[in-house]
Amino acid sequence: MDESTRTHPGVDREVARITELMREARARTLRLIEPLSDEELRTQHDPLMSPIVWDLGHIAHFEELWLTRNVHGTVEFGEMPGIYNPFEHPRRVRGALDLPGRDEVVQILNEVRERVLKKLESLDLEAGDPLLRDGYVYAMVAQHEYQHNETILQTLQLKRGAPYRAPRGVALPEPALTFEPGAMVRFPGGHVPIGTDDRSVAYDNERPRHIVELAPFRIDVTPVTNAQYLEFIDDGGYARRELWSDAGWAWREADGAVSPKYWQRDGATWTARMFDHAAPVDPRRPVCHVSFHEAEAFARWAGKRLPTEFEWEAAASYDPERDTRREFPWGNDPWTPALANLDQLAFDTAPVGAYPRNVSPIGCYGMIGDVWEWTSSDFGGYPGYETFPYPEYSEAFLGTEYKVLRGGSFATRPGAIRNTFRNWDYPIRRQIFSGFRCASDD
Ligand code: AVJ
Ligand code: FE
Repeated sequence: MDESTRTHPGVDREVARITELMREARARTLRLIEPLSDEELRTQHDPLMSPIVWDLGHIAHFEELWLTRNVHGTVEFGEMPGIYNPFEHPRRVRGALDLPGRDEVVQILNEVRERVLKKLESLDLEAGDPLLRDGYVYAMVAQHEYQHNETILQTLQLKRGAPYRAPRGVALPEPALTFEPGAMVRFPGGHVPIGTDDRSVAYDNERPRHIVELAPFRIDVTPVTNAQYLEFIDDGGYARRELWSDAGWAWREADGAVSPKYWQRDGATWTARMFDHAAPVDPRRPVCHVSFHEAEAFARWAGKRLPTEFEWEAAASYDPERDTRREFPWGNDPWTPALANLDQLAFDTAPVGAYPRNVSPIGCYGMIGDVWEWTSSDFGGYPGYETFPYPEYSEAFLGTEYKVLRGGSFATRPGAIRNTFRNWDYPIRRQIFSGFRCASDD
C-alpha cells in the first residue's frame, strides 16, 4: 500500500470507480465495431452520418481534450484538433477527410487512455473544482462515448453494402401485459418539478430544476405500436394533406415517405429491417424510425397530439398522490436488464408490455428504453439556464430549430438516460431510433 491508499481510501475508491467507468465504456465501443472491416469503418455510408472511424477518433480526441488537457479550468472547444472538430467539418464531408484505419485509431484511443489514467492519479478530486467534483468531467466523457455508440448504431442501421452483423447478446422477453390500443392515463395537472440540480451526471440543459404548471392531460399508456401505425397508413395517412403541418407536408413531398424508414412493402405485407434482421412488421412493437412530422400527423389522425416535454417528464417521473418524483419511471434504482430495453445488445425494440416493471407512478409503460419519444417542444433553455462546461454541447443548439426527444432507445446506454435527459434533433430526422406516444387535453 502506498501513502495515498492509506491516507485517502475514499479518493482511491473514486479513482477505481472512474477507471472502471472508462474501461467499460471502451469495451462496448470496441464490441460494436468488432464485426466491421477497415473499409466499412472508413466509408461514409450516408451524408447524414460520419464514417465510423471519425466517431472513434472524435471519441479519443474529446477524451484527450477534457481529461488530459482541460481537467482544470475552462475548455476551449476550438482546441479540438483539425479533422475531429465537428464544427469545422460537417458530417456530410467527413468521408473526404484523411481518416486513419482501424489499427491506427485504436492505437490513438489506447494512447489517450493511458495518459488519462496517469493524470487521474495526480488529480485532487476533492479540491472543489466543479469540473472534477463527484467525477463530473469523467461522467461527461463516458456519456459522450455512450452517445457516439448510439450514433454509430444509427450509421450501422443505414450502412451501405452488406448489413451489419449485429453482435446480439440479449434475448428480448415476451410481453407479459397487453393493452387496449390507444389506451390513455390521466395526469391531474398541477405544479410539477421539472429538471434537476444534479451536477454529478446531468447536462447543463437539464438544469435548473424548476416548477412548471400543467393543466390536466391524458397520455398514452405505451408508445404507439406498429399495429396502430399500420392503421394510419392504411387509412391514407401519408396522402391526407390535412393531417400534416405545412413543414411536415413539405418534408413528406420532398422525401416521398410512405412508411417509416426501413420498411418495405412486399405485396400486402410490410417488412421491417433492423440491422441484419428483416421480418414482417411486428404489430406489437413500438413504431421506430419516424420523423417528428410523421408522429405529429399520426397524432392528428388519432384525434390526439404529441405531449410537451414537460408533460412527458411529469408522466415519467411525478407521483401526484405523494408529491414525489423518480429518477427513472420505475423508481430511483439504477437500470438492470429486467427493468427496460436499454443498452444496445438486443439490437431491436421489444413488444410493448415486455417489461412490466417499466412503469411510471401514473401508469405509463416503456417511457425509458425501446424508442426515443418525440415531444412537441422546441429545445430551449430552462429558466435560469447556465452553460456548463462548454457551449458546444447544448447552447449552440438551443432555439426553435430542434424538437426534444425523451426516454432513450434500445440503442442507448443506461448511463446516458434518465427522466430528465433531453435529446434533440431536426423534425425531419428519422435515422434515429425514434417513436412517440400521444397525449390529449383532459
Ligand atoms: C445529444 C445526441 C443531440 O449527437 O449531436 C455527441 C450528442 N454531442 N457529441 C449529438 C453529442 C456531442 C448529441 N445529441
Ligand atoms: Fe461528439
